[in-house]
Amino acid sequence: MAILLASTDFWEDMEVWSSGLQEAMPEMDVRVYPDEGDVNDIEYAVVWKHPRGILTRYPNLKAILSLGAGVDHVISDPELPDELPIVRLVDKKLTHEMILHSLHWVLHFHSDQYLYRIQQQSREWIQQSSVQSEDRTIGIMGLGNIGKAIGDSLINLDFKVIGWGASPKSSLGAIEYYYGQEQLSGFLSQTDILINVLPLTENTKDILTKTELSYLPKGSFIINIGRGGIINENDLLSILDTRHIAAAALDVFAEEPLPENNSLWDHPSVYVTPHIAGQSNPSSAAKTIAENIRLIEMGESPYPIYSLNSGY
Ligand code: OXD
Repeated sequence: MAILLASTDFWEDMEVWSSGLQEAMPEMDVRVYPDEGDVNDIEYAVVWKHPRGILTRYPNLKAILSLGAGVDHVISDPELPDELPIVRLVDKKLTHEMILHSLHWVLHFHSDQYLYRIQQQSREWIQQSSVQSEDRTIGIMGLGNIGKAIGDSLINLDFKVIGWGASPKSSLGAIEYYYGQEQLSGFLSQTDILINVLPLTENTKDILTKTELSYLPKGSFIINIGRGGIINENDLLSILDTRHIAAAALDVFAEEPLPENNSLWDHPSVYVTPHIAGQSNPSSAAKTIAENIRLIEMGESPYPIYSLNSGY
């Protein structure tokens, strides 16, 4: 039995991943594409932006497992083998990183750090009046494992947290939940700091255009750690120019790496980070992936499986 690791992203250190997986699954032979050996041996493919079309080469493949939380990099392959389970990665270290990244920007905006930086450049000593955290509403789009964990951390810091998702949900504790297109404007109009954690699907692509962005209150902020294609970047740039939105911290973009000539790079109200909000941690993620492979071997369902219906 063999596992194939495949990625086109050079920063994904395949050596580290391969030894992490080998340690978590000594019973398996871990191979790194293109050194696949006999294609008949490959039963599991563990991928991050794998070369398009390669997954149809393995007649005994049982499942495709993502090295990241999202699976858009898998399902965008036009030549995927039919009917194989695609397993997302829910890993507590990755979730923890996303929480820390979100907290960093929420606190940066909440405590006016972005303004103090500008003031310092012109040697201005102006004390902005502080807002209590309970008077600041954080709106989270995408209340899956990661979104809910971010929301809970913010509630612990006394922020008011509301959430939005495509369909009804229960058990969200203190997070007031809105869902569906009809409730999107109501959700956005109460949101002082928007955190997007939505995955990219046919339904979420460009879900935030100029119209939706203008429902956010004047002076609000955006933190995007979901996917770039969800917020229309040209509309975001034009609404930032009007100062209706005070600033945006963007970790994900419609095209990555962000092209050098993209105006987001030098917009004074935009903070760019290179898709680092939740980097998968090889030692903990390899264990999670190994547990899922063992579940499949025992005839049980891995968690969480990508659903074609919901698109994530
Ligand atoms: C992921 C990501 O999907 O880093 O894990 O975007």
